[in-house]
Amino acid sequence: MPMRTQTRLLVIGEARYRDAIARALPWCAPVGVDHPLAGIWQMGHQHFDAAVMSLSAASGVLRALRSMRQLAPQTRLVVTCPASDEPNARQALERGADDYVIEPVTQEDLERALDLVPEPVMAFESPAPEPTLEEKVQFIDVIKNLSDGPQATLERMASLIQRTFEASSVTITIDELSSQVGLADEPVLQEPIRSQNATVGAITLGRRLHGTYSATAAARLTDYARLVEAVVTVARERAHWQDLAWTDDLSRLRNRRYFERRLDELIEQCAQQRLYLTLLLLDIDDFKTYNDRFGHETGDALIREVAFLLTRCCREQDVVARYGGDEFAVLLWDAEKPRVPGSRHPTDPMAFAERFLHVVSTHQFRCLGPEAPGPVTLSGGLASFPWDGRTREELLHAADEALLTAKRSGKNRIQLAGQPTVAPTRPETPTPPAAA
Ligand code: GH3
Ligand code: MG
Repeated sequence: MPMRTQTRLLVIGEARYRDAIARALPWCAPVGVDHPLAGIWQMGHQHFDAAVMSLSAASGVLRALRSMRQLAPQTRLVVTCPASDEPNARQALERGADDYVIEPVTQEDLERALDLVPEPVMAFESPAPEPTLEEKVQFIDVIKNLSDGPQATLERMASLIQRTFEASSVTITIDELSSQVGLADEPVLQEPIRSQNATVGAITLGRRLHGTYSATAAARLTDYARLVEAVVTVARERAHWQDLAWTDDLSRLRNRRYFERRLDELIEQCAQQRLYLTLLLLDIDDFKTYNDRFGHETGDALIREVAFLLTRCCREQDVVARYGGDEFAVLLWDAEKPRVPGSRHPTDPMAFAERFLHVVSTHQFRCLGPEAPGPVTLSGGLASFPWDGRTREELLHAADEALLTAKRSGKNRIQLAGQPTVAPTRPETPTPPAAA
């Protein structure tokens, strides 16, 4: 790997091309010839560290490459070409070229392709260069969006690294997470990710899109490995605290704050994609009497058991929350079936709600034991978007009104918003437990 001022360079191409190379490498006094055959002749008569030739500036370069390689196995052969001619440049690699550079050539690309050591020589280590403004802007974007979670953070870091290193692909693994951008090819550069002296993952770069990686790239990648570890750790911590802030301590369901946020998001999504969305509010009938008869702790356990049954009955995509006290809220939505013009209230949520009331009323509650005074029942109010409301407030109000109607008309039933009172889910009205 020669130092740049000592490099013996041969440039093959017409005068304008030779001038362009001389301008890109101002410290160099290359030998110039205008035809590949003249280049072969020169290489047979004197030693060159490297030769640069344009695929378009001189014909016959591809054919000449094999002879040059045989004649001077140690000489670094670099071809240049416009971006549109890149497939030919790849052929040149097969015929003996070491690298190619896209025209118009720059000093940085040429020096990298020629594998030259800049002066003064860094004998011990190559410090990473200062980040560019673009890198800083992209990194700020990563920091601003840490709340999207560790996986999204990792994906943003992979894109940032791909752009910075101009890599064909970047794969990052860290503990159980992994992210890949670009089509994975042969790994060219790899850097372990460490945390507290243990290796927890790696950053792997595919080939550099234009030319080869510079001598400082490895040092830069070490910095990025530290950054990835740091930002993923912070994103994980944030996700943990966020999860706690959105979880109800008693039932381990999502809490009201989370529910209302998701309701806003789903209203927007369902409006855009014309999807079904139904809000179900449920309230345990005569819950106070369980507290009074069995004590507050048993009341807590009853809430937990109802929450467990509710989660078990819902699909993964449904949003289930403890809305407060003995009240639960569920968002049922259909990710696939768009509403069609003139469609009516969906019937599935009503069937689901009634099925759930049946599950609870036939369940043997462990917390109540053999002294259970009778079936535990709930009442519910159902409101569907967009028929009963187009905003969070309107939908919650409609479902709440329906719940009130269900309570007033005998409990243990589901009431559809804006509909006449329906018959009870169970024919007989359950006897609430008598207060102690
Ligand atoms: P209704 O059929 O009309 O709903 O009657 P209810 O007795 O269930 O009355 P309501 O829903 O208005 O009362 C809920 C009660 O739940 C009031 C409160 O004392 C009790 N409660 C609220 N939060 C908790 C809790 O976290 N644990 C326990 N054990 N009780 C709670
Ligand atoms: Mg109640």
